[in-house]
Amino acid sequence: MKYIDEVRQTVAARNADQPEFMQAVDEVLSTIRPVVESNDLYKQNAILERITEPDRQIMFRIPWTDDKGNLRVNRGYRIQFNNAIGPYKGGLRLHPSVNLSIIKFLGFEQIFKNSLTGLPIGGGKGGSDFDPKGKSEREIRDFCQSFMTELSRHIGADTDVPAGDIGVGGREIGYMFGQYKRIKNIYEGVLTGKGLTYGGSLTRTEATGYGLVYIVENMLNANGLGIKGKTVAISGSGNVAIYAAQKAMQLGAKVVTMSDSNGWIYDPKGIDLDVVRDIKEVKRGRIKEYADRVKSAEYHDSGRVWQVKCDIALPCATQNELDVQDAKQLIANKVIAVGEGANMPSTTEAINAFQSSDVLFMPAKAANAGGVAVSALEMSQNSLRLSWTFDEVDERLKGIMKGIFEKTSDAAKTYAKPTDYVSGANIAGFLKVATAMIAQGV
Ligand code: NDP
Ligand code: 2IT
Repeated sequence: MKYIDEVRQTVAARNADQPEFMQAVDEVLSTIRPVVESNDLYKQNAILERITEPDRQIMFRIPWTDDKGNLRVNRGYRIQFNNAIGPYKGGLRLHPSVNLSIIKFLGFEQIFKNSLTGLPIGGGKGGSDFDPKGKSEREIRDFCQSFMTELSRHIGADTDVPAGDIGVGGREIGYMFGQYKRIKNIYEGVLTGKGLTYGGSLTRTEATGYGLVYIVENMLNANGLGIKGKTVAISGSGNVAIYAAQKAMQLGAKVVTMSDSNGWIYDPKGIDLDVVRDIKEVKRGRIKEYADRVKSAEYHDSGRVWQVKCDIALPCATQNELDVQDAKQLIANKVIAVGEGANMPSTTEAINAFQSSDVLFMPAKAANAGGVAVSALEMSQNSLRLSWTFDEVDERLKGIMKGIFEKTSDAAKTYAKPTDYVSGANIAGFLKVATAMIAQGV
């Protein structure tokens, strides 16, 4: 049996109860074969065994009190996956679905994504099964403080630097930063996505969505196409979705859909983003309210945004939100490009369908790397004790996304097919980390 297949078997046996993690591992292992099989060093150094097993996984109890005075307990996670090229770096997710499999898939993907940015950051991820929906400000603060009370033992500006993800934005990062400072008495860039008055970077809020649209534009241009005048379907209405929509509109596209976990809106005139931002960023409400406020819009509480005809699809909600049926519908409607804003939003079968129909497909590790890239720029600014302007960070972000596109596309051309960006991103991300691991010994 070949080395890759042996490792795959061992990893599957050891993680039989972790479907999301295995989905992410299978995708990487199935695409890096050309490089792994052309160099014995990977096997001699057990690189695949080591890259698929986290350096450490921390699980802990988070006690907090609700507004009725009841003591509640959630489970917290921080997976420090790989620090070959820099301190562990990756977001924190607060969502009731969070479990070890989900945090491990996210931490594993983060290794390759962070490598692609070209910046010195390793891979990690954390979170909790706490559900922030419907909680009061006080409950959120109490939870965040309790979460950080334990997490603070394991992180640090040169060790592990968490940030936001689903359910964690500026408010939660602020409470966690405050608690870290109280416990440690150190003012350092231990979290990114901080507020602008205490070490946050301009453009971090926008970075993931903007970066997604920048790389999709790079991909379209490289294939003789453009973004101007195109119709875009977006899922989600959180941080990534909102700023992907904003940048797509700024570049002359029309965004016609957005969604949340209850349903989705279709506005054939083009989404009014001020209304969405008021509902989501100010009122923390449901996307349904958009259709109450904007006459041209329809609200649907069943089905998915992918049934709407579009040229470009940007899944920006969560994992496995776009399956093979959705992919077939999009292909039938003549979609030309898909860019993954969320992490692993397309199922394996959906990706295969896009690739075999010649739809340009930019995978999450490359497509949503703009967020963590600007997080790394926030770390640089914190170390330098200065702040760059919005335009300065935005220009760097554009350059980083162009660099990611070029690395991904070059690796695809060398090892797979010119537009196989899935293989390209995995191979380019892997090579840098594996080379560093070999150089550093076991
Ligand atoms: P937010 O919490 O800001 O928004 C998440 C959005 O997705 C909400 O509209 C939410 O709806 C929807 N959603 C979440 N879970 C589900 C679900 N199970 N089913 C249907 N809809 C769901 O998170 P972000 O925008 O930050 O994150 C979105 C995706 O982007 C995630 O996959 C995340 O890992 C990824 N990502 C985020 C980065 C960042 O910088 N924030 C960087 C790179 C990737 P509802 O409000 O109803 O839950
Ligand atoms: O998935 C991701 O890349 C993030 N949630 C952002 C991580 C970060 O450290 O900014």
